[in-house]
Amino acid sequence: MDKIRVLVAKLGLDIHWRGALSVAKLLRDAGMEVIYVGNQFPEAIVNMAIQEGVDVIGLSTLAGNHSTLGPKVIKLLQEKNINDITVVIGGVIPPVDIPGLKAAGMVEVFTPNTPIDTIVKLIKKAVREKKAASA
Ligand code: B12
Repeated sequence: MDKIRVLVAKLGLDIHWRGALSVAKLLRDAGMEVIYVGNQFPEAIVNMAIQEGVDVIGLSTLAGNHSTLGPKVIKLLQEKNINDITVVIGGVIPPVDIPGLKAAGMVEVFTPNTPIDTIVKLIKKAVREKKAASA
């Protein structure tokens, strides 16, 4: 398989950048191509993901905007008929909100202390499955 390309964005105005940056570096160390775009809103995230031809959008938020801005990214992709980009989200996300995010189409939700091996494994699996489904 070609190198997995991942766009990592801080969702909206969330100021907490440590997790996103460390995950970006760890995914790169795991052999993925990572494009870190800092703080962005859904429209810009989707446009950049299309321009960069990524396999994965990795959203990061610790600011409580996961259930509003997160699903918007998926909705914009759907409106553009883009089915081959996997969207995952990480950060401080209350367990009660996880089923709603998954129902909206978020493939994985990574909360603090998720081991990096698990993140890498689940992203690879999600990309494989998405490619197979949209082939
Ligand atoms: C440091 C910190 C700050 C610093 C941030 C410094 C900086 N620029 O990064 C400062 C003091 C500025 C700050 C400000 C605020 N903070 Co603060 N902060 C924290 C704290 C203590 C640690 C966050 C951190 O750096 N963690 C370390 C990193 C490595 O972990 P992480 O980001 O969670 O990332 C891991 C996973 O979540 C996951 N992950 C994260 N992103 C992604 C993305 C992808 C693609 C993947 C795969 C995985 C992934 O993998 C990472 C590695 O394991 C947390 C408490 C906590 N326990 O989380 C509160 C916390 C996040 N803050 C909180 C709040 C409320 C705020 C403020 C709103 C406070 C205020 N009233 O002003 C503001 C934010 C304003 C804004 N616009 O965003 C709340 C959030 C509550 C919520 N989301 O429900 C927390 C949880 C504190 C609390 N218990 O209430 N904060």
